Amino acid sequence: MKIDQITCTRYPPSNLDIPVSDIYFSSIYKNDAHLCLIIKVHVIFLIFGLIKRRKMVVKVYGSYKSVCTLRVISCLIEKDVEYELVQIDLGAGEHKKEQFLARQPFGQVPAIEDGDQFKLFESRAIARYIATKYADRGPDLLGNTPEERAVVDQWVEVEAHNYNDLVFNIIFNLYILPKMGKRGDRELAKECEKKLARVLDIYEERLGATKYLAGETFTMADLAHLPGTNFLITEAGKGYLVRQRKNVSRWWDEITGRSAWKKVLELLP
Ligand SMILES: N[C@@H](CCC(=O)N[C@@H](CS)C(=O)NCC(=O)O)C(=O)O
Repeated sequence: MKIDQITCTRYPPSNLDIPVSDIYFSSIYKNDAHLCLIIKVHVIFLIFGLIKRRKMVVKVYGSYKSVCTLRVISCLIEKDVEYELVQIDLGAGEHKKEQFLARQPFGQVPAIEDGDQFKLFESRAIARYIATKYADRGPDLLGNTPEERAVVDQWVEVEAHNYNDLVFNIIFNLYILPKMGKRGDRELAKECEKKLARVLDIYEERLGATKYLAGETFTMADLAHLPGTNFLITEAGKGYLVRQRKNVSRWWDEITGRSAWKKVLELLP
């Protein structure tokens, strides 16, 4: 009777409008065949649940051609998290269509969907979310103490506000626009390069004191720089900005030598 009571409160599912009473259940459990059937149904539900969980990989809506998407992908690979890329065709303007705007109201990639419910956009917020959720695997990208975390955040903010726009303008005007058959603004690119050189001088000093931007270990601060700097070097031909600076150059070799980043490079079209 005790066993009946424990098991029966869970079955049948409460949304089926069947009166739950000890008499009802104990009569069912008196029959061994019924008990077997119920156990089988439980096992089937369990297996379906496990299959569903396994299939629930993180969906990334974006493009391997996009720096911001690659920031997220880099983090997923560092953390060994399974994902599925849902290709958004930027050339065809898919990111400005209603269906995508429902995921990312500013019409920019990337956006993610994790499980049935959770949706997020903004590449750095997504990367932080992944690093937090999967803190127990892969490298610690966020720091442990409040101080460590604050320093990681500080350099992620530097990347977002002092570095990224300059890099983007150089790539956009010297590579993306010409590739589309349009004239890039070379003057603007030049101006941005001058500003970027000053930012990199600050990096040079910092990286003379610490191995990585936020300290002695690789963190989100370094990861955030990978895709943009890669395009700056490979597509905009600005590798000398890195190579002219001893510490930046050493840092760049260090962070691009990581196996996760090498896997990202293999994904590039
Ligand atoms: N702050 C956003 C920026 C996203 C962003 O600029 N995405 C670019 C690709 S890297 C994009 O969608 N560009 C197309 C557009 O702005 O129309 C993030 O980090 O997710």
